[in-house]
Amino acid sequence: MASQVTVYLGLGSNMGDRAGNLKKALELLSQRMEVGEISSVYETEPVGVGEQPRYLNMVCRVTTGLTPQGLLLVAKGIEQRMGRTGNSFLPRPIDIDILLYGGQVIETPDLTVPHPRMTERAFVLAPFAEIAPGQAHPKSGKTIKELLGGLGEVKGVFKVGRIESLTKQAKK
Ligand code: PH2
Ligand code: MG
Ligand code: MG
Repeated sequence: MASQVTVYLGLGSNMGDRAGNLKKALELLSQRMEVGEISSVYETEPVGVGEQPRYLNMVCRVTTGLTPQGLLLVAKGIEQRMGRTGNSFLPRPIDIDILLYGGQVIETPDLTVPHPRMTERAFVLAPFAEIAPGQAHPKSGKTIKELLGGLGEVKGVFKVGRIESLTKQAKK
């Protein structure tokens, strides 16, 4: 078996059937890698993109033998397959961000890991702290719980439940 890396992904949807989109993305991811623990789903105020619908956000742990670039391609493929058009300032059915890839620091033109804005985003850190509070952030050396605490009062981030229950009766 190729060596396996523990990766944390951030998922977000603010278009269409948001919970259904998160569930679909998890299903598509699990066809290509082992999806481990997943956080609750949070409804969150959009950050840095002007007036937009609220997001549903969550974080999951996956284990994969894919390289960072391979994983990025898989994530982009799922985004496109689910109807994403490209511009990150517009609402989208799904956004899949690589938050951490093992303990690696990666700086290439198309991929920066740790995700460059995760340390300031409660919509990432709150779900992340739920599944991995003691996980170290390789650039700051702080844990996820410490980073979340460092934000002070968390605003605009509301836990709404588990993906299974949010999507249970949704199928028609
Ligand atoms: N993603 C962004 C920009 N702003 N705001 C929230 N609440 N959730 C997101 O996932 C999000 C955002 C760019 O990827
Ligand atoms: Mg994003
Ligand atoms: Mg993205």
